[in-house]
Amino acid sequence: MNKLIRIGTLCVASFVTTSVLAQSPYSDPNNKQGWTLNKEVSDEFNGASIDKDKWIVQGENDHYENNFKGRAPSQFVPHAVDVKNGHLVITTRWEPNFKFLKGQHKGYKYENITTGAIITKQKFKTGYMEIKCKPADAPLSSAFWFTGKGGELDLFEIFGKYPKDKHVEKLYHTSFHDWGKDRKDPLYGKTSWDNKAQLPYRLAADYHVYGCEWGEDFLKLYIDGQLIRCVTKEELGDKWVMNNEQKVWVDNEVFPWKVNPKKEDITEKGVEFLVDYVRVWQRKPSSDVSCEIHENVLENADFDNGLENWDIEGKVKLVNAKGKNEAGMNYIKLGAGKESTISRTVKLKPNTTYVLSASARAPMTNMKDIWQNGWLGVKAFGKKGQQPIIKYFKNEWYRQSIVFTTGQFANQTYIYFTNKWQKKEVHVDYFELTEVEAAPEVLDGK
Ligand SMILES: [Ca+2]
Ligand SMILES: [Ca+2]
Repeated sequence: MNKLIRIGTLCVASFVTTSVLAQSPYSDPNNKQGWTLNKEVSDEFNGASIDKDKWIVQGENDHYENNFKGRAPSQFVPHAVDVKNGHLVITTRWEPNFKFLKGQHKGYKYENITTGAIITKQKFKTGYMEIKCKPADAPLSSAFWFTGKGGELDLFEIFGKYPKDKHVEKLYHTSFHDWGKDRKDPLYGKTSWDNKAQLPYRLAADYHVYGCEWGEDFLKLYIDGQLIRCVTKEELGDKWVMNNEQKVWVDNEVFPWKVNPKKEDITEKGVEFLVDYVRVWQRKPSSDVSCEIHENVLENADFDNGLENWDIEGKVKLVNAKGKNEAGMNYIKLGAGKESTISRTVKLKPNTTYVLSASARAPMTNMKDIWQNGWLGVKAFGKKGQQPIIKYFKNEWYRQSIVFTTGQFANQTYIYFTNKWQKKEVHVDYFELTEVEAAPEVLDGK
């Protein structure tokens, strides 16, 4: 008797949990912020086929939204889009006998690869956007993105496989593109801002929940309900592009100049981008729109106090930019010809997720055939075998991040920036190490 009652209670409890989750963002499961699901641009993909009242399927009836026919050599085709087992399935196939469109896209002709895209018919402005998905485990990009007048937000473009640099397979890459400029402007459509966060796992290996809150004047990025970055419109200035209504896009694209997939990578059967759901919530604009992230735990992270708090090895020099540099007063130069590293040991909490970031540049990279590298890394945080690093190669300052979780007995870690694998000149500045708040849990019975 007792046992039966308990089983009955369990069933009710799990039903409640499921329904709460379906109505609230993963990052706010008890819906403290008063979110309302916008059903016009959300889908559980639980039907028998794609809901054509809601979605435009790229290429159907020869219609291509924004005249985008696919990133050649791949072409968007309606038969790449399906709904089954409660999931949207976008399949990219090696299909050389398909009758491809004539013409070219960015110097490549359409051939061999068919792929798919869906776009919402309706637009929305500001809200919390979330997708639960497993990107295609192949050398192409599975993407969840938004575009409207003047701007584009790519919440992610994930390369399931990237043989040239396996770290890219762990990269949660978010970017803004500026379509508000004049067409003749070289910056038209280019990335105006981006966030590169390397996670501790290959993203195509499993399902994860990717989310972002697009506020009037801020953007917050989440992974599995955890806030890993927040930027404000004020901080970004004219790099901010999210001023107008947007449509939701879900697609697979190939980027042949980054990685050009072959028959054996794609196969005739195809590779699948699996999407459990797309949800967009909205709420009345809140006055509480600050970026409430934890403080940087690193003192003298910008080197205004010289090398105080830092350990150095090899040719490490403090450079005074005399205010002429976007890096502020001082930055660090690791000299060519010698293994050089700047590092420190930092106290932190066990069983806690952190984001480590730094801005860096490789001044002699020419962005054509000379690529010089620096690496940001973290190790000894109580997780056996984990020593994540992220590579820098551009000749202008940019920021990248590593997300890591400390082990249960960890109380410190070692962070560093180095040129040691190449011994070329690289510059670094603005280290940041911030604690990530644990994902909120659903309160039982509420
Ligand atoms: Ca579903
Ligand atoms: Ca500085």
